[in-house]
Amino acid sequence: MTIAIKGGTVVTADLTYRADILVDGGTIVAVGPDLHGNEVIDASGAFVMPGGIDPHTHLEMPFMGTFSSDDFDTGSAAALAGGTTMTVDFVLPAPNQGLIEALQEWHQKAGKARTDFSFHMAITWWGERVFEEMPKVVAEGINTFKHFMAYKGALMVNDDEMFASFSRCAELGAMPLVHAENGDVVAFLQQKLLAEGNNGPEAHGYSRPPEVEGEATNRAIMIADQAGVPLYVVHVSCEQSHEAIRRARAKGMRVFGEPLIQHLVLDESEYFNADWDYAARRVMSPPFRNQLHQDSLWAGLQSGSLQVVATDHCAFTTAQKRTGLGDFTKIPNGTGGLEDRMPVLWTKGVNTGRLTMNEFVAATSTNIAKILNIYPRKGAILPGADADLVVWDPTATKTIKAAAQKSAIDYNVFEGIEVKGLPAVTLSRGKVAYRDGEVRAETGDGRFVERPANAPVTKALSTWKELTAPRKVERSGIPASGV
Ligand code: DUC
Ligand code: ZN
Ligand code: ZN
Ligand code: ZN
Repeated sequence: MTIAIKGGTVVTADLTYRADILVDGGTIVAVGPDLHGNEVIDASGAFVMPGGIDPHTHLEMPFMGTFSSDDFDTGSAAALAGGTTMTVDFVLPAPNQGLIEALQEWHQKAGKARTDFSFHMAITWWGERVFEEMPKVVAEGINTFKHFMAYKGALMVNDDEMFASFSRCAELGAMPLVHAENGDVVAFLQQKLLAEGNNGPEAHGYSRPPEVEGEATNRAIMIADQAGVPLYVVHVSCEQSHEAIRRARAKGMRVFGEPLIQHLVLDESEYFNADWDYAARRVMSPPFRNQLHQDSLWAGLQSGSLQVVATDHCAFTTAQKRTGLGDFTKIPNGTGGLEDRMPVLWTKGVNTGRLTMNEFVAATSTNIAKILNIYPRKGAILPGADADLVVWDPTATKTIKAAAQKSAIDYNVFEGIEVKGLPAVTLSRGKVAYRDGEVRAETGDGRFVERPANAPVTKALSTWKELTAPRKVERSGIPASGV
């Protein structure tokens, strides 16, 4: 069964041109004028783009005494409704749990996925067993390892552990990811704020100022440089962190930065809403910032110093958020965004002239596929690529409303935002997975996408190490003491 997507304008990370696309058996087989298939999707007036990839989600994640409320079923339905055809979630081993055992648990959860998916492996503790299992994880098709520099006493790893793990990544051709916030400083500020009687959601922002993020980003970059490995910084929310990434890149280091759609469009004023629930629903880490930081993130996407836009989709209901009544440190951290990432980025980015359509495709799909080493199977409109496509109607409008969303939670942080530009049809490996408001892909249709390792990293300036290696000095004698 072939499908011809006819009459549309193909938009990729590089090119915009009129062409039909022919799909057969899950892959793209031809792109060009006047193609015919058994079935036709009329794309006239629409843009046809690679399906979105969200490199950062937490579906059914055990966290802060509960589980995030979107699982792989509702999360992937939300993804498809928003034009996203692949998600990358984080495997979080429990303390002392083996990596492969944890991976099997995540494969179980992801059995419900309607979209294709992949995983990052989190290094939540360090020891010989973790060291020994890292190559096995890579052999299982996972080439990225995540490190939390925050969440002291829970997920946080220390600098020595990070350096050891980053070095192991370098040997394996894998890439470390970091949640960059100084967890020691955050823990100190949280206790100080509580002691001073600041227990509401607005204190969340004060406990995680941009400096804790900038410091941790710098530290992770320097550790990655010493380990000789590239680095991917998740949820870059502020100028301080962006600045560190810019500087590293200018020096020739391979450092990537990922802003979230939430940080691009929502600001810190959200935490000062008089309604506790309203403010608590927006508690995530890092917190929302002010407009100067937002402008910095947009500039990064424009100049290329930041490459991708994600969601960190980690959805908690209002009832779950209320565990933090009277103590903001107990509000489960996280917000949703899977359904809204692409329409909101299009509306606030493309429609305003901040991003070109090609930059939009790069940030939502192609750059992610390249960085995560699945390009051009994903993120491309080329013969041989998976037919993960979105037929995008730039004239379609809606007002975002929780009542109409696919996510399982009872609110939406983008509530009331008017978007213009929405998916009309989303295809996942050649099948219509979403059309006219209805998710058609079924639970379990998603497949695991293996992401092979890169070549093990050796620094371009390999003599630098020799130049800076500690030198032993031969001495003929040691001076007598007391001289
Ligand atoms: N930040 C969140 O807001 N939620 C999940 C984990 C994280 O780092
Ligand atoms: Zn014809
Ligand atoms: Zn994080
Ligand atoms: Zn996250």
